[in-house]
Amino acid sequence: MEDRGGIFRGDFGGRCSRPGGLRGGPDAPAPPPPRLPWDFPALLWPRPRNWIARSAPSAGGDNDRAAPAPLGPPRVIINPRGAVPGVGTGGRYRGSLPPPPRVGAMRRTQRRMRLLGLPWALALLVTAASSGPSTEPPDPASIFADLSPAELRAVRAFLMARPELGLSPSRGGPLAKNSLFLAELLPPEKRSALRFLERGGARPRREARVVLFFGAQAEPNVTELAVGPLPRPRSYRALPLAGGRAVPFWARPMTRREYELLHEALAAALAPLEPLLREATGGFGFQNCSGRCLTFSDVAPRGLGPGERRSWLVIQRFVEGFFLHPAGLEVLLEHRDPDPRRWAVRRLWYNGRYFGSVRELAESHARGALPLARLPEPPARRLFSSYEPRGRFPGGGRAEAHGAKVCEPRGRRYRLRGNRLEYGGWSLAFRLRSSAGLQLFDVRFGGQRLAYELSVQEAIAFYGGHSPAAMQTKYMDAGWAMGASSYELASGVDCPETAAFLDAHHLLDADGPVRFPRALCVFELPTGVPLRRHFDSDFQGGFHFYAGLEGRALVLRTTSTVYNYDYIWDFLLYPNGVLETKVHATGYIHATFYTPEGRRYGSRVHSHLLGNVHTHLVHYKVDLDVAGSGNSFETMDIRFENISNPWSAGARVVQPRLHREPRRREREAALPLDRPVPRYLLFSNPRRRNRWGHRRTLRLQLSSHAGPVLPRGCREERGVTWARYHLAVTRRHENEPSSSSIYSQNNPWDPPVTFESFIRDNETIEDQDLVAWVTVGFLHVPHAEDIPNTATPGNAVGFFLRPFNFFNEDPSVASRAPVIVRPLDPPACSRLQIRRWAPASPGPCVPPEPFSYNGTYRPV
Ligand SMILES: [Cu+2]
Repeated sequence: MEDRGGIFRGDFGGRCSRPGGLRGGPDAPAPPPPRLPWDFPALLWPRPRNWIARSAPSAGGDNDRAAPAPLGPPRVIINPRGAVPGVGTGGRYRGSLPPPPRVGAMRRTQRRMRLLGLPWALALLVTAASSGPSTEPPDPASIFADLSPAELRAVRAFLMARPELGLSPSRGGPLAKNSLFLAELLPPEKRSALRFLERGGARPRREARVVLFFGAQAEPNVTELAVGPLPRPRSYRALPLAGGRAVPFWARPMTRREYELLHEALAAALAPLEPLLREATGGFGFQNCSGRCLTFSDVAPRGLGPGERRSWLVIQRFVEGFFLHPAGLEVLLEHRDPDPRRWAVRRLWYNGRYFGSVRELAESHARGALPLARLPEPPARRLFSSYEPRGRFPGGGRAEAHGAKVCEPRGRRYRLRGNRLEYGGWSLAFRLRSSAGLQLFDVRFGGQRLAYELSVQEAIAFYGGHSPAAMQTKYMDAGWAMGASSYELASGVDCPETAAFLDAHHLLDADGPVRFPRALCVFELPTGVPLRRHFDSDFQGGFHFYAGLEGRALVLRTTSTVYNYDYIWDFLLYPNGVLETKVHATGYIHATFYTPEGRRYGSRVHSHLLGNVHTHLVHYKVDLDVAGSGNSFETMDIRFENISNPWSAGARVVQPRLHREPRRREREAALPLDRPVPRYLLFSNPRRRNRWGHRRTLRLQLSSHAGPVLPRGCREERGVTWARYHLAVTRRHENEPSSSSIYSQNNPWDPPVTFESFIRDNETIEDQDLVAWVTVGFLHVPHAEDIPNTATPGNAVGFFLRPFNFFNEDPSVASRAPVIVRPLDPPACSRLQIRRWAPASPGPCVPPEPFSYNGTYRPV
């Protein structure tokens, strides 16, 4: 059995001993062979669905009992040019961290790349192709709207026409090319946005943020630009990343093209294992595999230190729910060199044993020395990884009838105009970033801004396991295009039938905008519990009055399907000025091949399947503006006091009293994840008070079971330093827009954005423009009931923003929904007065349309 260095085993005492033998820097020697395991494939960018044929079993209707037969062959063309990736030299760039691009370093394309190589600074005007008047959308919220397909096309066309950039199409071709990876809105600066929103200032210049891969450079790198003004861009400028450093090319997110090449390389390299694989998996293979194909999931990070790009790939049988069908083989594939001919398999793991080469494993099998893990034949029906019903509920019941439904008897009570949403006293603007997902702006209640921005920053899941892929998995999902994985929502399942659905458009790893139909939904929801109620008993069998206010919330929802997992992202608006944010986790667990040793890291959930322990953490940014932008932060909890009883001499009173702690500097306001968090987290405006003399305040209330993912300072933990804190409060800076980046996943050791640096200078935060950075999450020990999918009940975390002495009373008193019942003849209570301000009968509701679904997302 492999020695994995003992570093992450039980001798780990909670602190991260520096892994001396492991790769620590650019010039560190290659790790000794036995220590290999550190990557793990998982998933993602072009999720396998993108490049595996849509030749899945025919869908049929709701009642189709078609068997979950093995899925069709991957549509990837294997090895079209006869390359033999498995024998490449590999490692050409190993150990050398590409320096940031400099003007002088780019010989060959000096002129073309001069602008990009400059220190991130000056705006660089390029020629204006054309310019002219544009008709701006009328709603002020549109300054936060995502780029339209036309704008995305304009940005791409402008950049493709810049000869100095030398851009090639994203699809096809070599990896060593210059290409546009991502284009999305670059939100305006807060100052100019507020000047526009509040003081009638000029509409902020509309710009795009673009990510360019410069793979054809002497020093390949990733560069971010601002491009504008939209809708007719005519200039660009470099967008600074932290420290002014360039992102090295090896740290770039994966692309569809790299996955295609990876699949080709893998299939070619594993050809000698075809007999083993077919024997062990019931006839599944990579070669000529119609109907019985193998596929893979990749994990990340892709190495043990900076400069590496080698991924552990979990080989799986390609049946419905293939994430739950590992074949027992994991492969470490080196793919750092842009030339796939230099890629190579560096290591393999099969059924608990490590092998140094494909040949070694194949020969072991040929000699009959290899204990095979023979997988059972996938059943033609009722595959355990499928959603097809099987079995019966004990006790029966009306299983076939539709359950309770949401209805809107009088139509929608919210207003959706473009990207502005209004409901009750609420108003906000929203967008769906391709990188990290939902982002709200200008969140107001009763006309007063509570937050300038509220957005998802990152979602991570760090795993433990016995196989190399499991122990290497530390997913950082912003690096897997979490925000652009917003696939179609099903009416009546993902959102109520009454919901309004909105499309999203992403230009990410594609040669034009792609429309994601029905990516978001908005609906009003009965919460099923009254917002408030009271029965006022007369304690004589009657009552003085009954009053109740039904519970309602407006929900803005989207989902991210990041390969196997599905996140459901919600923002909820309540009529009493409370805002809730919540994420549910569902979808397939990231599972690995079962070995007896694996039980230390999770549950056996099927014959050859281990559900691996992992921690989910999600990071949010809340740019609070509590009754204005100048805010202060304090925590409050109780302390017990033991005092003389003032009304009984000699007796004592033990009771709680308020314990308030003003947090005046950033470090005082960073609340560590490994300690209990004070229960009241209060953001107030020190100069504005409610009628009762209290500072107008918002309370942040966490619904979370978050715990540390790794000991502080330990290797990949450096890529997620935001995860050290339940909450950190910083002074807002325009150059600290996000706590994470799409580059952290493939370079967690030295990422371009390090949240810890936001608070290192320990600025004062009294009466300042503040940002609350909130971490929520939970520990997930998978169990048998995670099959076929993790279920949402119990797997939701988030937080509330609640008014706390912000108003003079509960603002939901303005609601016209209460019911009040008063007896007219107390105490007999035989005649009642029923007061309400809405029609007596709600009226009919659920629309009659049958279920429909499309499921495609296509260029537009
Ligand atoms: Cu989980």
